Amino acid sequence: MTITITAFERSPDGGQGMARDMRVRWALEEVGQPYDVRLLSFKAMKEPAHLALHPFGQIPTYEEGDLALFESGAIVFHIAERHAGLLPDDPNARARAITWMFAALNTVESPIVDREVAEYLEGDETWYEQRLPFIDGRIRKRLGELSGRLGNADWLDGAFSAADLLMVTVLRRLEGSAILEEYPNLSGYVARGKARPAYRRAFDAQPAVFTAAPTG
Ligand code: GTB
Repeated sequence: MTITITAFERSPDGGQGMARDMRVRWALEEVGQPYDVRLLSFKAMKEPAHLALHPFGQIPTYEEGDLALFESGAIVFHIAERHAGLLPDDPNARARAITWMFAALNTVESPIVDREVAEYLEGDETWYEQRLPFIDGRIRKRLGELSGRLGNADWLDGAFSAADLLMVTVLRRLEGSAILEEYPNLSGYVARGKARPAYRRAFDAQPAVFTAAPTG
């Protein structure tokens, strides 16, 4: 059955793979599933046809036969459950990997998203410069804890899993801030993830690099 995902028609990041379709593409590449991509304008994302798939009018979505999913974490989890290669077979190791998937999205991504939102929406406000150190402090706390746990390991818990896939895409969102480089083992971890052939294929499969600002 054909898998179709949605992505930005014109990505604000200029093709750097920062939007959340990238984690879905990467998961599909890891498990060797071909997929189609439906590109959406910002206007189309808010129209009834897309809202029927995604209640919040966002990307990514995932369609396969009569199944339609939204939320990148749920989509990656679905892919990992249906196909070998992204979750361990051992039940306890599998439960730990799923725990790390939640940790990536709930605990580590949250302060990183706060930083992005502050930059985009409050960057011109008088309080922004004062607020940023507090947000960065919360990020550093999480990164310090994560760095301590990862130590010298290649991946979070044994072999590469969907947890690493999500965590790497979350940490990538700090690229350009210089914060990640304060934690060499985390920088190395992200580099290892990005060096995986499936990551490269997913990145390269993104549509043409968009340089223009989003329209409509
Ligand atoms: N929790 C949802 C999930 O994980 O799927 C969040 C989905 C989400 O935030 N989607 C964003 C979206 O559709 C795209 S990824 N935004 C449009 C809207 O809400 O109207 C967030 C994103 C967008 C762009 C960049 N970038 O250009 O760097 C990075 C991240």
